[in-house]
Amino acid sequence: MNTHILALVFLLQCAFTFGLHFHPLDPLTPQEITKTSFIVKKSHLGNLKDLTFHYLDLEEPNKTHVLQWLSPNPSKKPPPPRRRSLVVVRAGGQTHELIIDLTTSKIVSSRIYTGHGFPSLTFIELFRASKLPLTYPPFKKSILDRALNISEVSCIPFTVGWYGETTTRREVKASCFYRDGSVNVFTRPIEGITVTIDVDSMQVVKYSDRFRKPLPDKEGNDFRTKHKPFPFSCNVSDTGFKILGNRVKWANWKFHVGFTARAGVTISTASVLDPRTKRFRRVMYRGHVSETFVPYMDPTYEWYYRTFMDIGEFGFGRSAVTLQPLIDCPQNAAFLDGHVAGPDGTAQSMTNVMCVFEKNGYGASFRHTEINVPGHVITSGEADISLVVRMVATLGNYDYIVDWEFKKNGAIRVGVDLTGVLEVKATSYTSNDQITDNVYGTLVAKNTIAVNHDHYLTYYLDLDVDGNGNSLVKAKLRTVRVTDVNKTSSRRKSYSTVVKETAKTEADGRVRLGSEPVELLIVNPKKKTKIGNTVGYRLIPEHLPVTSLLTDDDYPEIRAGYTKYPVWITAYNRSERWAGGFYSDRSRGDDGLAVWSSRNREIENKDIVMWYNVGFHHIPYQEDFPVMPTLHGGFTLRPSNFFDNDPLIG
Ligand SMILES: *[C@@H]1O[C@H](CO)[C@@H](O)[C@H](O)[C@H]1NC(C)=O
Ligand SMILES: *[C@@H]1O[C@H](CO)[C@@H](O)[C@H](O)[C@H]1NC(C)=O
Ligand SMILES: *[C@@H]1O[C@H](CO)[C@@H](O)[C@H](O)[C@H]1NC(C)=O
Ligand SMILES: *[C@@H]1O[C@H](CO)[C@@H](O)[C@H](O)[C@H]1NC(C)=O
Ligand SMILES: *[C@@H]1O[C@H](CO)[C@@H](O)[C@H](O)[C@H]1NC(C)=O
Ligand SMILES: [Cu+2]
Repeated sequence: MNTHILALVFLLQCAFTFGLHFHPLDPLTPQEITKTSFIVKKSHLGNLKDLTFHYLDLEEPNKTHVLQWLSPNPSKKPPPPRRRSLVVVRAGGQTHELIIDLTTSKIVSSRIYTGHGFPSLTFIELFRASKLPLTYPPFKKSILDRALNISEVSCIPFTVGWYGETTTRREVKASCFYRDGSVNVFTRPIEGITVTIDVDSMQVVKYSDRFRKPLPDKEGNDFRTKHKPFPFSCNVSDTGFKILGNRVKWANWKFHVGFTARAGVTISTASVLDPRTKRFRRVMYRGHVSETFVPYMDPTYEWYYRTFMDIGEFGFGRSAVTLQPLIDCPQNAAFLDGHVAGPDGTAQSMTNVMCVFEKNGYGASFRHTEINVPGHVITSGEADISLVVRMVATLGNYDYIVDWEFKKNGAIRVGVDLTGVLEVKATSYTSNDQITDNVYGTLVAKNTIAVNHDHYLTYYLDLDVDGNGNSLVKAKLRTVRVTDVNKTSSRRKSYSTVVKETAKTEADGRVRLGSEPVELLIVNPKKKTKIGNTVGYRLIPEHLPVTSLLTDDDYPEIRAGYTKYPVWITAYNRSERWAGGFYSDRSRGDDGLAVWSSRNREIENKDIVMWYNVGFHHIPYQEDFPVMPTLHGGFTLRPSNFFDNDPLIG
């Protein structure tokens, strides 16, 4: 058989086994999830107590292999990478990691994880923990003593972080709220009570009721709109995009959309069409939110532990919500489902958790009017239409709207909108002029303090600008004094110029932005434009960088040290994807981006990954109550000497 026929046979095999539009980074199908959990349940682990599935996703395939398989040259096409799943289960009080080969139905590896930290909590665990206080006698007494009706109490389990304990258990602390007929649960905390729950034994292990505060009013806390929403006015009538399986094609872009329980939306193998060569050129192998970190700034007993790492502790995909047509996504949107494994290993479908739509920016993507051609006024331009992939993750009180926007100019704009309900604490203050002590936040309503906090969304951006070998270039702007006035006949005393530095190692790849003018570029040092510039993409942050203000010796900071810099560049490593470490629940900072970067690997002309922190110091304001209008953050990756000219002109 010659190689062409061999390739054809493999192609047909793939079409047969996986469907015509198969892509090696496709998320596990419901069948594959079921098959995986079946194999695990049939193994020795099946006999252990309390077998629970905490993670069940595609094992990250070998990148070289994926790229070879996707290569347009059919004679070079190897068979597709093996479909393997990576599973983390808890059984018999231990954490087990397994890799299952879905072709051979074999367990390829199985080990007990003995390091620090735990896998994410399952929804059943969170649900059970939320019910536990309601039957716990001391809690019932506390509620009775406050003359409250326990049927109107909702408890919500929070992850607890790590504060130097030498041994840790899987624990949550429940905070309880008094609905009393209102739906905005988070605005009515029953302050002073903390219920510590051991999640493995599902028992209350510590209880404290230290003080009482008045309950904030329920009047004025409703987050439901009282008027009809404004009629939808976007009018992009025909959809210009195609979705084939998980592959999306639109205008000059093609990419793959995935969905996992941990990250939510993942964008893979994004390539942009070069108008000159009519070929697709690689831009990004993989992009997704890697971790979120939300430390609250109230150090008191009831609040100090609230330093959430939502992706690792709960999961963004698992917290994704069904999108509402005409509110979350416009009328021209296509909706996509996700599939995740439940705690028992069964496949669960999540309906309409992603949408794809053309967005009208209601502006020009470029324009020009030329009046200097005698006898003519020449005007050109094009409407700014882009393609958006969106999901919304609701983590308890907060909602994150996550957008990946592809633009015809070759840019990828990544955005996040924060909205939802603030985490508040009850106080006896009803007016700001009564406050004399530090309340760690803003009085946003009577008896209601919205506590100061930060948000960091850490993006994993495996850029492959026109190939794998990439470098970070810092284009620094420097002031130069004009000294040779006579020679240049200049009357200027100064100008600015660009000085480029190429980062050599990961230490150079940790970049603090904001202290000096600099543009960060990811370039392919081996690729030049026709006229000889090095091809690249540059990072354009939308806001001043926000980095953590916690001290280096503070426990939350030890766990989330990667929030000290807005930008990190690391050497690609298949297993380094989760900035806060894989086991972030109760982690101790010994895995994760900061640790990997400290190896100081070489990053010049290497396969590299950019990590970008979209951060917010959230000082609450009164308008953030009872529900917060969206607050936007994000960044753009924009072609910079990547094309030979403006790709909008072609
Ligand atoms: C990945 O696959 C390529 C070729 O398909 C192979 O050369 C390489 O050794 C593999 N890498 C790993 C880490 O398995
Ligand atoms: C407590 O709340 C429940 C449910 O809302 C209600 O049915 C019940 O009548 C209330 N009990 C009292 C004593 O008000
Ligand atoms: C949208 O455009 C179509 C076709 O141009 C038009 O018929 C329709 O009235 C428009 N709808 C709105 C809401 O503007
Ligand atoms: C420039 O030329 C002027 C007169 O031609 C002379 O006085 C002056 O010293 C020169 N300046 C420098 C910096 O060479
Ligand atoms: C890849 O990452 C893992 C986890 O950080 C590490 O154990 C391993 O040594 C790394 N491999 C290389 C080649 O750097
Ligand atoms: Cu906030």
